[in-house]
Amino acid sequence: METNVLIADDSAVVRKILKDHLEASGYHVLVARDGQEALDLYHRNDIHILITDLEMPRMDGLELCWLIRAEDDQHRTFCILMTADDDIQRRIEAFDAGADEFLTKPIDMPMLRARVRAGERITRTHRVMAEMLNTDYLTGVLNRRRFMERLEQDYRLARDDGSPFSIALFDIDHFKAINDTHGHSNGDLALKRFAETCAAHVPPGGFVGRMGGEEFCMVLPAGDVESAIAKAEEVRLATSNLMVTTAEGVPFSFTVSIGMCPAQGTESVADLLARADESLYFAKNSGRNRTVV
Ligand code: GH3
Ligand code: MG
Ligand code: MG
Ligand code: MG
Ligand code: MG
Repeated sequence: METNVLIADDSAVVRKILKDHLEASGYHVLVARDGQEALDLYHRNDIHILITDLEMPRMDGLELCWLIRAEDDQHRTFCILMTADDDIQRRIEAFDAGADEFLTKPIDMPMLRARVRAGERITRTHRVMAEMLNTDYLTGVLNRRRFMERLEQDYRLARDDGSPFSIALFDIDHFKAINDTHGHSNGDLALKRFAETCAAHVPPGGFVGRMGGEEFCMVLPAGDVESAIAKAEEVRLATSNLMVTTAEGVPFSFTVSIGMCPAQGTESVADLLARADESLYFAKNSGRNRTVV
């Protein structure tokens, strides 16, 4: 995986020297002339390491660090601020603004490379930890903790600007029988294949999480209720067409029941989940392998 380095400096000479130098060391480098341009690039790219000048027009390096740190709650970006040698007070401010390191101008190139390598180690570790914190180990979809966090966030945004928002709760039918017939590890295999099926059908802006056991939830934003139902139905049909082969070479298939809840815009996340769960209960009781809204 390539490491993306963003350099922000209002001096064209500094930008060029640092860029050429880091590119020669194998980094993918983006450059910005001021803090605002850097922030825009940060929003459009996955930046591992930011190296920013202090004094810049439009937005200075302190404000840039401060804004990135406020957004980057999992510390995916390592921030290096460039300061003058004697500027102790500014260095203190830089750390308080969220900078992780500083580099003294004029930049010593071996020191620059060493700082960037140290930053790489730290950002990689943070990213691995964030991955473990956010994803379900077996299936790779969001775990319940992260799913609920995103659900709260995205539903609040949708509610604020009145855009449609639906959730679909999935529960695999007679899953216990799969475990009983084919063994627990083949049950795990079915869970993985089902999660892949969900992920393949998740709409733009949507996401899927494992709520626990053989229960998954998908967020279907933006489109109207009919298109959300159509999406859920796609997952249901794709699941019923899925053929899983056990480690022993025995093929089996399964179905899923779905309870949906299109948001009215007034209820809480807990209400949405409770209503989806009620619909799921009806789907189970009316014969399974169906979607109930
Ligand atoms: P229904 O159609 O009513 O949903 O029936 P069901 O058998 O799917 O539902 P039930 O809740 O009775 O059984 C769920 C089973 O899922 C029980 C549990 O042992 C199994 N299970 C939960 N987590 C895992 C897992 O991570 N791996 C495997 N293989 N099985 C799991
Ligand atoms: Mg400057
Ligand atoms: Mg269940
Ligand atoms: Mg059950
Ligand atoms: Mg079940």
